[in-house]
Amino acid sequence: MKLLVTGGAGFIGSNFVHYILKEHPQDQIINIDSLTYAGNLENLSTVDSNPNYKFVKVDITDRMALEPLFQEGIDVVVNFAAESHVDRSILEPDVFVRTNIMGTQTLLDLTKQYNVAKYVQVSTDEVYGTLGDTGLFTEETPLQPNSPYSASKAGADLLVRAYHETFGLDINITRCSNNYGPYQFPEKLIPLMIQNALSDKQLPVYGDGLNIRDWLYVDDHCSAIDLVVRKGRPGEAYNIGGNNERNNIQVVKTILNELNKPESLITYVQDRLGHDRRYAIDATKIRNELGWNPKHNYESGIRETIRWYLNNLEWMEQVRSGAYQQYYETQYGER
Ligand code: NAD
Ligand code: TDX
Repeated sequence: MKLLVTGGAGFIGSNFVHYILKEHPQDQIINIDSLTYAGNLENLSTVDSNPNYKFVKVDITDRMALEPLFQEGIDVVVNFAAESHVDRSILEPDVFVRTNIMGTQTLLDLTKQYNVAKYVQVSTDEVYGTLGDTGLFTEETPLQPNSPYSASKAGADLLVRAYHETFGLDINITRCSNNYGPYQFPEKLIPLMIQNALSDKQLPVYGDGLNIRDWLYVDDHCSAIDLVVRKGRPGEAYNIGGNNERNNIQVVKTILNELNKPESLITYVQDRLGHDRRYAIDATKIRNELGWNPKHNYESGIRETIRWYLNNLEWMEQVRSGAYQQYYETQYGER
């Protein structure tokens, strides 16, 4: 199988590239990524020389640059590329609309034009909005996104669905809960808190710290997407989550505890605007239909993740300094 993976230099995309090359060594991957601040080819340095892997620096809104890649003939598009950080979407929504909506539409058009057999849109549970104290998101939950980020992801989902209804494209949409694991950009809760705790900096907890997220180890997300790529029923959306609800304070305290740092580092700061209170996923459909089962439990997964960041302090430094960005611009700019 030949996969066109977009956003493969980011957190989940790079884990997915590693996952596929390990689990399906005969598959070929073209990874396209525009290398925004969140894209880092260091995440893929160990697969760079694999003959079944190729990186091309392209923006998913750039139809002209994408076209030759579709002409090569591909079997499936897996679209990870996105602006992914809620706080940034509050400051600067424009780029979220451009990449997340217009980029998706460009990919869908090319999928249609070149008769690509399958298109998988990597979406998020945030499109469903927020939950009260009880209940779970199912695939039938109405879309009620609350942030510019989630609104742009919901807009993309609707376009994907429309290309199925109107043009008969074989599409799937996956909606996963919060991921954690190696290579996550340290603007997100878990790597940010690890980084700050290691440097004895304050840990900024929004609001009362009691917002709940449903955490899933990134490899389990990758295995779910892999199943959808191979077995997903045309036109269907699949929720992905491992029933690991934790409030933010619990997550932060676990990190401090693992790193032997004092809880006095916790600092409550002004709440995020429109901050969703609780996410929780019902993943019955993907479990029953496709036989998906997450392998990692949260307690060991989070410890493994903290150890990974401790063993990769240089990676963290590079990502934060921004120096890598300049370096790879020079390396890959003309490709
Ligand atoms: P990320 O920000 O770490 O990575 C995004 C990648 O997309 C980066 O490599 C970036 O360079 C690339 N990119 C951005 N704009 C681009 C453009 N215009 N053209 C080409 N490439 C571009 O994000 P992530 O956390 O890995 O998320 C990946 C996908 O999974 C996103 O679609 C996100 O909405 C979804 N998702 C994330 C989570 C999570 O917990 N992180 C949960 C559910 C769904
Ligand atoms: O400094 C912080 N302090 C804090 O209290 C940060 C960065 C976050 N938080 C809170 C906000 C959330 O309740 O922690 C929780 C998690 O925040 P993020 O890591 O920003 O993730 P979230 O907003 O839940 O969105 C993530 O999961 C769904 C990803 O960033 C999205 O791309 C994905 O769709």
